This record gives sequence, C-alpha cells and structure tokens, in this order.
Amino acid sequence: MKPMLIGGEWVTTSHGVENINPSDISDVVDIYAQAGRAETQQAIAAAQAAAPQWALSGPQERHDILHRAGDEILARKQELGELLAREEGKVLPEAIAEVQRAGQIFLFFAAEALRQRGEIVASVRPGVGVEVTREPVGVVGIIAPWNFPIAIPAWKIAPALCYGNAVVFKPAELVPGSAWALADILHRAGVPAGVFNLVIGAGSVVGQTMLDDERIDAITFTGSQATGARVASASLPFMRKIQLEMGGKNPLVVLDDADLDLAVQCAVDGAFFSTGQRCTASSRLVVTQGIHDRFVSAVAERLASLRVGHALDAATHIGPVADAAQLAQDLDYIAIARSQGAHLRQGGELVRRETEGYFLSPALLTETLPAMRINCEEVFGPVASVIRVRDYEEALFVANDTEFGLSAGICTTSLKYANDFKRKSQAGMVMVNLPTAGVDYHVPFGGRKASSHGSREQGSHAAEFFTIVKTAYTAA
Ligand code: UN1
Repeated sequence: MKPMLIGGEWVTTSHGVENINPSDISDVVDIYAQAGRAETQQAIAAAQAAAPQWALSGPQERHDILHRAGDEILARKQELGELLAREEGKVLPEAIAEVQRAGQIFLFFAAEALRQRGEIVASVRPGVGVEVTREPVGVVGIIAPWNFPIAIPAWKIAPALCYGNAVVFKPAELVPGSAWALADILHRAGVPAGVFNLVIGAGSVVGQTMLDDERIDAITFTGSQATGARVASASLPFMRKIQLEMGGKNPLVVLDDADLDLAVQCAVDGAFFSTGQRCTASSRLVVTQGIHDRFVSAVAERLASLRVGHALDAATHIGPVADAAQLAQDLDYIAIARSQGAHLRQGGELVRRETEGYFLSPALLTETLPAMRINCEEVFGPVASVIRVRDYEEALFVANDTEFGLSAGICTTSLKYANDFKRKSQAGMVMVNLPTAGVDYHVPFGGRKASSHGSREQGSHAAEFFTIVKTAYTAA
C-alpha cells in the first residue's frame, strides 16, 4: 500500500483506495492509504504549523525545490506518462505530454519564485513612503479532478509553494497514482515537513473535512459545478479565499469561409481527444449552413477512422472513459439528446476489446437545437453536438447563449469575424483556428459566468490567488 504524506512522514492506514485501470478493470494499478477525518485534520494541523516558517523562506530555497521537482518530472516523463495513461485512460502520447506540461509548470514557477517583487509608490503625503508587496495566504487546500491527474495538481501546487504557502492536497480518488508520484518527488526534492501534505480519500470525508476547517485559508478547486458551489458556500462563513474552475459547454464556431480540413481537425481534437474529458472540450459545434453538410460528413468520416481502445496500445487514438459512472452519464446524455430529436450521426456505441474497459466510440449528434439539454449541460465525455446556424451573427449569439464561459473557438479565414469573435465572445479563453482545448502553461487559464469563480490560474497571474497584497507606509 502506498502511504499518504502528513507532516513530512509517510503514513499508512488499515484500508486503502484501489486504483483501477479503465482500459482493463482487472488491472489494479496500486492501493493507496485512505485518509479519514482524523488524518485530514492532522494534515491541516501540520500545514498550519509549517506555514509561518515557509512564508519566511527565501526565493532560492523555493526555486531549488521547484526546479528539482520539475527536472525529475521531465526526466521521468515516459514512466509517469505510462502510470497516468494506466490510471486515467488517456492515450500514452497525451499522457506523456501532460507529464511534460506538469514538469514545465514546476520550472516556470521555480523561475517565478526568483521574480517576486513589489512596488514603491509615491505617497500623497510628503515624507511618507509606500510599499506594495505580496505575502503568502497561509494554508492552501487543493482539491483536484481526475481528468488531468498530474497537470492540474502541478498548476495548483507549484504556485502555492512558489508564493510561500503550505499545502494540503486532495487528489481525485480515481487517480491517486500520479498524485502519489508527485508527493514522492516533492518530498525528495526537499519540501520541509508539513509544507506539503497528501491526503487521499473520498470527497465526502476528506474534502468535507477540508471545507469545514477554519485553518485552511484558501481553497483552489477544479471539478463539477455542484461541488464548486459547495466549496463556495462552505467557505463563506470563514470568508475564505476561493478559486473555482468548473464546467464548460464550449462552442467551436465554424464559418462558411473556414479551411475545412483545419476546422475538422480542430473539432475532432477539441471535442474527442483525451476522450472528450476536458472542461475545455468543444462540445458544441456551431456551424453555418453553407459548410454544414460538408463539415458534418468530414467529421463523421474522421471519427469512423479513429480507433478506440486500451490507452497503452500504440494503435489507439481514443482511450476509455474514466469509470463506470462517467460512461453511464455519457450514454444517458446520448439517449436524452436522441429523445429530444437529435440525430446520432456517428459512434456513441460501446466497443468491445480484448480487455474489459469503458470503451465508447466518439459520438457526433446532429440536427440539435440550442435549447436541448445536450447543448446546455456538460457531458464530460466523447460526445459533441452540431448546431446549424444561418450566419456569423447567429453563430456568435448561439456561442454565447450558455450559462458557461470557459473557452470558445472559431474557424474562419476572415480577419473581421476572427477579431469580432475575440472581442464579443463571453469566454475566458478564445481560440482562432485552434481547438478550444489544449492551452499553454505560462499564461492565465480560466473562464467567466458559471465556469469559473475567483482569479485566474497559471502564469504570473496565479499570484493573485496565492498571495495577499500588503500596503506598508513609512515616515522615516
Ligand atoms: C487544456 O485544455 O489544455 O479540467 C486544459 C480541465 C481543465 C484543463 C484543460 N481544467 O479540463
């Protein structure tokens, strides 16, 4: 059994969490010590005890630790990629790319640790000096989802440590393997005892204990809208700082003047790679009438040529869905869409392979209307729907006509429409002639409306969440 990390010690428990491979449910990746309320509270206490000294540590120490962690992640990307593909189900090249992204994030924040600076401002009162600096928040709780088992933890943990906070990290129960590897790397990289703690277990126990504990000064969360709302309401009584990254119903607009091959590539990548299990996935394909039929045929043809299968099989393009509950949800949404009048143009069927896994062929639904549930609710699977529109104006309206606002894309050769869309899209991230998913690691990430709450993740904008600003006045 792999232990949890509390106060610099590896701790085991009597029972553990099984990590099951969704490509082959007979394959148990490993068993991980399962935290309960008591262990979670110990981790919080350890973080609280370690926070003041870590807050005063210098940039060199933080830089060195983050740099060592980033270097090791990059050096082991093949092996960690295999672990990730095995526990989560994304195909090996995508898993290796995700590990690489995690390593790059650590190196980015290693450098950022050396760039902590403030401002000296002229006071309106002669003889008075004003300094504006950033200080750590204190104890940061990190609650991560299963779909990016190493990159999302990396983009929360690295800035938390970079800016001098102590961390209690709760990974998703489905993917403890990458989380454990990350904890082991950080521990050996020299993070002082208690500054980084790993607790694996159920959201209803570990997550809830974190939410209820006043000693956690800030929580950064990525996951569902419903859980995000619980993080928010549980944090309000303490006036705790929160950062929430929730769902998406991201539109990819395809205009008549688009390069057809490029549009098909953007749609297939954005909607179906990583098995469509990305909050940035292009789940709504909003297509103008002049290109609609050609686009639909070409996407359907591409999907038919993609092989669904075991994530570690080199012939596989699309891995399994993450677990049985997610698969049931995907199938449910396909059925709901059909019952509301959508046409299942391609895929959407269970696929049998030599191993028993959650294999679903990528589903393309056509003739859908914006108000159908399939176009309003996040599915989080290899399912996309096509909405036919008259022209750019209607496409823009439909793209924005959603409670979500994470990412939005447009495929067009028109500078005029591209620029107009960048300005008028109500999304946090806008992509022109690119998939809605797959973002850079050094620039802000986040959405608007029901997709996100709080300040941006990633890049130097992460400082907004992981620090508090101090304004000091001196008359001397
Ligand atoms: C990406 O599209 O590159 O959970 C990243 C998610 C997002 C990350 C997407 N927070 O899918």
